[in-house]
Amino acid sequence: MAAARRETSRQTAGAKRRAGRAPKVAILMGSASDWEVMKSAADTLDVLGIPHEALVISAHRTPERHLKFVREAEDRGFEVIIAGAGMAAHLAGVTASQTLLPVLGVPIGGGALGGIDALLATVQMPGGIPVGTLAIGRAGAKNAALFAAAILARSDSAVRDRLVQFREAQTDAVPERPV
Ligand code: RP5
Repeated sequence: MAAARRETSRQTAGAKRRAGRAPKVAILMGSASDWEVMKSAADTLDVLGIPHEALVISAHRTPERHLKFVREAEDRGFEVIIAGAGMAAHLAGVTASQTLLPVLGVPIGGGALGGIDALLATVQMPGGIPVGTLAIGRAGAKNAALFAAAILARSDSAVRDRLVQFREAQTDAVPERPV
C-alpha cells in the first residue's frame, strides 16, 4: 500500500516536472513556528510566479526526514533550497553538506539572543560547504526568494522578465517625498 502510494507520488512528481509546474525552490524551516517569517519567501516567490514547496524539516528533531528530503531534492527538480532556522540554526549548513544545490540560509530572529545566534551559526560556515546567508528575519526571507529568482533567471528568461518587472514596480512605488 505504502509502496503504491510512493509510486503514485513519484509519477505525479514526474508529470508535474514535465509540465513545468514542479516546485523549483524548496523552503525548509526548522519549526512550524518559523513559518511566520518564512512565509515572506513564499509570498515573494508567488509574486514572481516561481513554483515552490514549503516544508518543516529539522536537522536535529527530524533527522531522517531531513536526510531523505535532501538526498532526493535534485532528482525531484528543485534548483535552490532556502533554509530558515533559529537559535543554533545548523539547518542550512547541514543541508548544504548533503547536496550540490545552492543553499540560502535565513537566520530566524527572537530567542534569548535575538537572532544573533542564528545569524552566526548560518553565516560562519567553515570553508568547504557554502551557505549564502541573508539578513535576520522577514527581510532575509524575502531576499532569499529574490536571490533564488536571480539564480533561476540565469536559465529561465520568463523568470528574468518577471524579476525586471518586480524591480520596476518596486522603484515606481517609492514616493519622492514622505507622506
Ligand atoms: C529551531 O529552533 C527552529 O528553526 C526554530 O527557529 C527554533 C525554535 O523552535 P520551536 O521551539 O519554536 O519549535 O530549530
